[in-house]
Amino acid sequence: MTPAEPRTFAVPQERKVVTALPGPNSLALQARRVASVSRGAGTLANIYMERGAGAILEDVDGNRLIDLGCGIGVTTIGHAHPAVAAAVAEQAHKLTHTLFTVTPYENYVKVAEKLAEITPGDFEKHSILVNSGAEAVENAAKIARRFTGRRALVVLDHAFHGRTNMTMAMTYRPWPEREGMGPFPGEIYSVPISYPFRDGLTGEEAAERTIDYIETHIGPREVAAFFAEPIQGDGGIVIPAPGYFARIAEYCRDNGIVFVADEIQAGIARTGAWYSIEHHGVVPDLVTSAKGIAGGMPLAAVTGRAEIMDAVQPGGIGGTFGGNPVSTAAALAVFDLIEREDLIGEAQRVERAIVDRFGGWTSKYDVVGEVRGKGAMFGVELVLPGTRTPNPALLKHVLKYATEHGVIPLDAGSWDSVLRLLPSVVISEALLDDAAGVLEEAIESFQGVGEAGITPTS
Ligand code: PLZ
Repeated sequence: MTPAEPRTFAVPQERKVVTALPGPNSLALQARRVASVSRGAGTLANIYMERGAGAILEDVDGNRLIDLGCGIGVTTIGHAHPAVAAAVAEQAHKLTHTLFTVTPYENYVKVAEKLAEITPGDFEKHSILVNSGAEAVENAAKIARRFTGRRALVVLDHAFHGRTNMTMAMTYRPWPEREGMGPFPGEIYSVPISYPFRDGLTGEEAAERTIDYIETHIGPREVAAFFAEPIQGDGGIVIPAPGYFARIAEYCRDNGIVFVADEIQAGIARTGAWYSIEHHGVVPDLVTSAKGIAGGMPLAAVTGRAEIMDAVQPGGIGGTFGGNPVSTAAALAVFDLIEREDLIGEAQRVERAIVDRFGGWTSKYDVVGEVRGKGAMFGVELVLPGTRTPNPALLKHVLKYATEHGVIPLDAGSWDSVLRLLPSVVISEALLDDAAGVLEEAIESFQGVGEAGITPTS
């Protein structure tokens, strides 16, 4: 059911550029920021935001920008949603903290009940709630190790799992995510993925390659868990070929390996399903959720088979702020909105609009190798003309041009060459059309010949 009345937004849903971008107030803030914030927290564009609604962000100079990134997939339901704001305000006046593992409260239980309902699989499921995606992945690893009594963690090439020491080691790219920040924990193995655009393999062939790697480098009886983003986010919207995950999940089952779907970026309605693993027809043992789950409030979760989740002794997992009353109130508002306003259907609408508007780019531009995605999660693979060689110089240019013209897309990919689109599922066709026009101007205005990144091998 879509809303009975057209949605109204506190900020008009239009792109409006009234100053150079970044504008004077942003530049003034940037000067203060350089003097006070670590440069390690690098930014895509130094445009300082003041407010947001739906798919529009308004900056401190009064410019309105089309947000195609949602702060990397977080504000799926739209910016500063009034229902979330009301739930947060109400809860903040009642109770902000007890620490669930000292004295519990109902919101935490309600979120766990809802997660058991919406995650794939028709069996008893239990959850823990934490603060961030990385914390969820790291807890999933701890739980899987405790359950299996095994040590090895398998991750896929091009994966992003977080920035804590363990999850940094589970993340593919050395630069800029890892360089100089080790040592890293052992027993983490990156294995070849299925990346149809680059390897041309069927799902079954790619799965056999992955399995062979595990057999010859690690040994299946050593493996506690296999971690997979069913649709990779930071890795470049890589969608393994049909059949890949079905075979991997079967292999995991046969070998007592816990199959973990990291749904932190692709989960919670973003891809036109509650969870993106549904597109692969696979039921994972554990699922991690974060980002879009609480409309911008920090919350993450691990949900999965009760016997796995309960393998840890009481007191073995926890944390001060995990599942705090306010973030869980926000999550309950988000779940309610997704159902009441059929935001899963809205994500499917966005998919149709993106395919319609961007799908022809592969024939229109010889620098566009592929446009792929699901729901409101798409990637545009930028290449050197007529090849499959990544074109990071073009991506850099497109991002600069777009942000200077009031559109905020994201970058992605191990070779920094995938233009990533993660708009809100409430974005209108008109805004998508306007944004696509700006991105086309960006591609067409590229003067460089394009520098190849490292030549991909898989
Ligand atoms: N797993 C699949 O996408 C976060 C990172 C932003 P946190 N991806 C965006 C940045 O620059 O650090 C992510 C993800 C997947 C885990 C994580 C980690 O989630 O909430 O950022 O810790």
